[in-house]
Amino acid sequence: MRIGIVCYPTYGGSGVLATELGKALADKGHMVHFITYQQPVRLNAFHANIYYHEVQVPTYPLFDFPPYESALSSTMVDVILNQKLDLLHVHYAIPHASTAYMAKQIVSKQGRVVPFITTLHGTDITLVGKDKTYAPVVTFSINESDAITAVSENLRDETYKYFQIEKDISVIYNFVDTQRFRRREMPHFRNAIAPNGEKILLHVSNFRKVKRVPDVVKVFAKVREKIPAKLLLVGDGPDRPSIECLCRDLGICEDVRFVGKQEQLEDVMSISDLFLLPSDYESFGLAALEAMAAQVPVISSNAGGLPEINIPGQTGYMSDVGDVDGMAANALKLLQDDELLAKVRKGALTQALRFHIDNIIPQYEALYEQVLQQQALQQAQLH
Ligand code: GMT
Repeated sequence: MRIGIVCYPTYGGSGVLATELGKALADKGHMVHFITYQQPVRLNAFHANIYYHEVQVPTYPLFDFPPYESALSSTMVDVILNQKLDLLHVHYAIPHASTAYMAKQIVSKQGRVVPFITTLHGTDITLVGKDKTYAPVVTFSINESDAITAVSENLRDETYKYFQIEKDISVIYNFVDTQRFRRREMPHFRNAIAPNGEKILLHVSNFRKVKRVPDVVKVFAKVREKIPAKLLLVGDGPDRPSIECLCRDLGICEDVRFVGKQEQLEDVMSISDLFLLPSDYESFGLAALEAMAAQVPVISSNAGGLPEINIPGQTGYMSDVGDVDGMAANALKLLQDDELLAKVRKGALTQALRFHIDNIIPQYEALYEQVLQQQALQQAQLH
């Protein structure tokens, strides 16, 4: 198949998932065309079946807001027509689903029928999409999609709850390449971070409010009161300055390391003992799944889709949002009991294997086939 993938190219779960999906589809022989305004972060090596089309957004003195959506639709049209795409798969509803709808309408005037599939990732529904500034467009473009997927049951249910959706939403879970994220012994790296054998706690995110990074720091401070420990904070974002202040206030700066946006996440995960994810909401929590693949147990909130991946006592533990004491107690329970830690590490890997990339990619391929068959049938009925 010739597949166009549209996503946010920046450091964030939806872009990561879309890029890994495109790479996996290319490995299986499909021709994959990424259409984004910047090279996606995980699209970092040459692949014979992968093409990248950058969206150029010309400026003009009249534009206070350069019309990105128009530029994206026009690029989609160009790629559909010139690369003979069979379908578009857009990730994140805003504005990708509505621009795909526009592109579909434009090419249909030229006799080309190209279906589009929309994958909902989370904040496009639960935070941004619900905003009444966007809601009518989100509802319309989801309903106009030829197929809709959500990355968890919780996100599917939230979408039905907040929008008038007239179509089926299929749940296709996020996935992980367990080979890439397998745990490897890296004594030099571990030693550099924790030279005196301290436990290493890890958090990865875009440091937005929804991630509750201050809770990460507070949980860590409580753990550190009881055992020697280090905290690795991977990523960056708007809350970073206030998080640094909090570390100073708590007097724990020498044990907290901000390591910025890391591409080699698998290395950081390989040396970690616990992954912390206390978010207000997670549709899925892809970074937690990647941690599990590296045998890192997860201490998380029980928000959104997290209970669909984090199984208490098997892969880690969950607490209510904001329950810093509960999270710290769970972290200590694991870190102070080697036998339990070893058991939960194994359980985390077993859980990650359920979301193995090879189990999930065929679900997307089957959906593509189904959409193309439906479209062929509709065309036949028309003629
Ligand atoms: O978590 C973020 O802020 C980034 C966001 C995104 O859209 O890039 O992530 C969402 O999609 C990921 C991939 O499907 C999910 O694993 C995350 O849970 C989800 N984030 C939220 O729901 C807050």
